[in-house]
Amino acid sequence: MTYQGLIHRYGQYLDLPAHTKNISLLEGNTPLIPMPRLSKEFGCELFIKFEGLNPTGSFKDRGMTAAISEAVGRGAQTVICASTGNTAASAAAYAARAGLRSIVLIPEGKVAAGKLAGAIAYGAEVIQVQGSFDDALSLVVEITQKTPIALVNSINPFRIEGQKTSAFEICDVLGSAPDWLCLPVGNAGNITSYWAGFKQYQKGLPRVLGVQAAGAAPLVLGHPVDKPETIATAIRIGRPARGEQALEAAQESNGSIIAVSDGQILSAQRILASEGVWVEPASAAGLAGLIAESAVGKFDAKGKKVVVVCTGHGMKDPSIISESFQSPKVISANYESLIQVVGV
Ligand code: AN7
Repeated sequence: MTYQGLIHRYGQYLDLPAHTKNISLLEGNTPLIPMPRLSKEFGCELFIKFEGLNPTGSFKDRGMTAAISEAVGRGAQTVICASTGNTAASAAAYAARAGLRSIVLIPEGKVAAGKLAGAIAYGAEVIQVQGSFDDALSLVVEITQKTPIALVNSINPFRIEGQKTSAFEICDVLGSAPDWLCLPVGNAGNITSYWAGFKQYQKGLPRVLGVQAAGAAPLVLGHPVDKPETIATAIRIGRPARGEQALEAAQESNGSIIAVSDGQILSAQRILASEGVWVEPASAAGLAGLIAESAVGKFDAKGKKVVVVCTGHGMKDPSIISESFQSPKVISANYESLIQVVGV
């Protein structure tokens, strides 16, 4: 049978109420891409779980199919979220699919172009907040407590249910859980979901390396960050809603949560692109963390299976390219100019 989306594929493992009405864009079923060069470098079997290939270009679609399906089934008319961008685009798309009104709050001027464009294209009412993601999140929590508007941030438990499916897919492809799972951590919904998913699926447990950006690393510092800053705007979050659960996942799995610099993130983004996988900056944090831990001898990957989760597509954040990669050359339209730059 052709693929019919995550609730159809894994619904039996998801704790969703009976009223749930399946709204799907055939999300999930993303590739686990072997990375031969990186594998050789680290002496392990390294795979990228490329979540940028979901319908709206990020992993958020896994949780959103569940959250919107539940909201529709219970009769919600309007959904709302705060977002650094990807949740907004995903909520907008699934709300559009379901015929719901969607409202998204984003930190003013701090959302990558491809995400903002998506949210607008799918018809969300986009509201820019003069503050951080954390400020926007407190506002949507308040409005959903006082009105019938449904909240679709990862505080919503059905988001976590949906996002567990990536752990299931990894186990189904590899035959068991990997030895290591490396992923970026922002609001900490995803690390919470993976850990819950691996525990539930009973195909073994990975050690989990969660990676924050140094300028937005509350879980590494041990306290909230009032003014988070990082080039990886997706994870520019100072008060993660599921911070406790993220720390638990790291601890229970004998893993850790670390911070990497923006420079390390951009370098990891270039390394991934050089092996054919272009991801947005936040999505490169997992690999950046692996490289940083290896360099100080804390990441023993020899002979192990390692999955690095790349949460969003490079096309989400095109502006970063001019800062981090080489700009195209310009030539006059004649053969001499061409052969000169080609240099053969
Ligand atoms: C590409 O869209 O929080 O730790 O509002 O877009 O589950 O928050 C995005 C987060 C990693 C961090 N990679 O995941 C939002 C938002 C990408 C992301 C994360 C995000 P969580």
